[in-house]
Amino acid sequence: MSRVSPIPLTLGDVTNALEAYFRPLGLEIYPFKVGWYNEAVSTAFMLPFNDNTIAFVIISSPSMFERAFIPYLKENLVEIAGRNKSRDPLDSALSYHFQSAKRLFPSEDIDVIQDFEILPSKRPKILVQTAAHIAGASFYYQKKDAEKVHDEECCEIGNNSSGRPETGAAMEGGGKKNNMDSNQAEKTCSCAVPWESKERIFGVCIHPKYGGWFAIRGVMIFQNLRGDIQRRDPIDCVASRRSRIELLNRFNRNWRDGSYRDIIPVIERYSELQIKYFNTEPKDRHTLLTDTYST
Ligand code: B12
Repeated sequence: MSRVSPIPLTLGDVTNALEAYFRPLGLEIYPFKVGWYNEAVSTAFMLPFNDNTIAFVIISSPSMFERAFIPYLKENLVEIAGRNKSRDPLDSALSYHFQSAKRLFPSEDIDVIQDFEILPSKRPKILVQTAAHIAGASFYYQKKDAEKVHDEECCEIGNNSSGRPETGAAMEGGGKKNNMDSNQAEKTCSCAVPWESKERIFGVCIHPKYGGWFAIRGVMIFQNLRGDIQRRDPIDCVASRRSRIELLNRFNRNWRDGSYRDIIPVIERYSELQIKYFNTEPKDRHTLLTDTYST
């Protein structure tokens, strides 16, 4: 008797099944091709898969805490209380859901990589911010993005109606004339470098609906899945140079006050309990949870 091979899954099947699993948990999925990610990162961070391999980046919206984490916690409280406290219970809850989602596709080869996973070289296995950007989920603002954009209040170069440097064809077509090309503009802008050139400024992703009130939890890579997906640029919701500098300063210098999260108006924020959870030292989070839920 000949064996019948399973019908290959389509991108549509996979997307629908993942959506149906993750959305009720406050988790959102965004597909991308591995090649898009590998084009952005340096060799040390590249993923060892064909460029056309389909992957999904998964982000948590503010409601994930109540929709996915608290129910997981209530189910597993005894186990969590007695467990080695080196692992954050939130990471465990998300691992549980990633593995459950993986089991929806028993015939697929799927690599799940979570945000906290580290290579033997001590580098992160996946740069989730880059993945979120190239998948169109959230714009990743890096130091170089704040240095490159000029706006009306920035300097003479930015003194045009579009809020962008006037260069090339746009200048020739009309508007305020400025005889500098873009390279010259970058070099001569007196305010082009807001930080010391060697200062390490960490980048941050901002989501158009949740601002900074979200996290990027990991990726699922479907090794044998191919499909036609259109690349979508992330929404540039922190568009002016001034606001990007403000964002990066808040994220790097005052991240504990959480004000970077409100750099744009948002539709939803973390609950008080969630804020308290993240403000608690990781080593004390187990106790916070067991105290809150065992009574
Ligand atoms: C290590 C780490 C830290 C370290 C170092 C920070 C850092 N960014 O390096 C420390 C402990 C300091 C830290 C602290 C915090 N972290 Co942290 N951290 C990470 C972690 C695990 C890895 C980051 C990393 O090592 N990057 C390596 C460097 C080299 O990457 P990179 O600078 O982005 O460079 C790449 C890009 O530039 C790319 N690239 C090049 N050109 C281009 C062009 C484009 C267009 C694009 C898109 C990319 C791209 O190529 C480069 C690599 O070759 C990530 C999770 C993850 N797995 O990604 C969370 C993460 C960055 N942290 C996060 C947060 C929230 C924090 C904290 C606020 C604490 C907290 N957890 O609440 C603080 C605040 C930061 C601060 N002010 O100190 C969030 C940020 C969320 C967001 N909205 O962006 C992340 C993404 C975790 C998550 N799950 O959401 N963190």
